[in-house]
Amino acid sequence: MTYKDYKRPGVEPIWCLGCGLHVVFTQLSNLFDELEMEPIVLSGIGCTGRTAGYFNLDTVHGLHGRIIPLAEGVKRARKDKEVIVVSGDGDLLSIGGNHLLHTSRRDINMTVICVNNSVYGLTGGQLSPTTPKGAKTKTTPGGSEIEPIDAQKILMSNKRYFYARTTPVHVKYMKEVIKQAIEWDGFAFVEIISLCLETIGKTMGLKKPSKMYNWLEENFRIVENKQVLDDFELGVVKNG
Ligand SMILES: Cc1ncc(C[n+]2csc(CCOP(=O)(O)OP(=O)(O)O)c2C)c(N)n1
Repeated sequence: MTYKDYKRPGVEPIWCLGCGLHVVFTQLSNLFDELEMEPIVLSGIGCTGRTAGYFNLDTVHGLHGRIIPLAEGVKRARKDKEVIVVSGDGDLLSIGGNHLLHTSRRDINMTVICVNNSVYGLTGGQLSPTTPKGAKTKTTPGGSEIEPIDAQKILMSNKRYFYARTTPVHVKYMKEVIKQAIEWDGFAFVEIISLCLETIGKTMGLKKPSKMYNWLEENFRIVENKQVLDDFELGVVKNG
């Protein structure tokens, strides 16, 4: 078996050329292969929500915002299996935010990977909870006037937590922190910052994939042993 065997045969990802989701999918396949694991993968809706369906594994595609409770149900029924959610910032932090609060508080043993592209990508680039203040989106043509959510702080409202932040350009690091999240005995959340090239990427002048990856590389840096990550810092914060 190789990492390629984790892709469902005959179903090709339709993500845009150069989208970070391709990197996330490949690195997850690599990691599953390395760890010789066959997890149950679940996704909600949106571009990121297509991820589960591309795996040749037991997968679930859920309704908008409801993937975390579905994953909790799956975990309760199949304690022998690793449960991994891959979904977008809109799905997990907007309509699904309530479930994130409570499932993380119950510390259910699962890994949630949030691909944060800073907008609602699939529907054309509307404001999402993680859109940076000032950013122009389809629904904020004059620039967003509100501060984005910091998912890290949601996790930190619990006594026990695991939160990691990475990008698709920090490829090795991404794999390393997802591995740590899978090995964490409890609820683990990994945020992968990867701008939507076709929407907010365009308005930020980063439409070409190479520009977006250069921007991620130039602006984000990996830090160690920090209790709270500042904006543009990548790392792991955990307690418990
Ligand atoms: C109940 C409901 N409301 C609205 C939608 C429309 N919808 C489809 S994808 C999406 C946004 C997804 O954004 P995000 O989770 O950030 O994923 P991305 O496409 O950016 O990866 C919305 C609002 C829906 N599918 N279901």
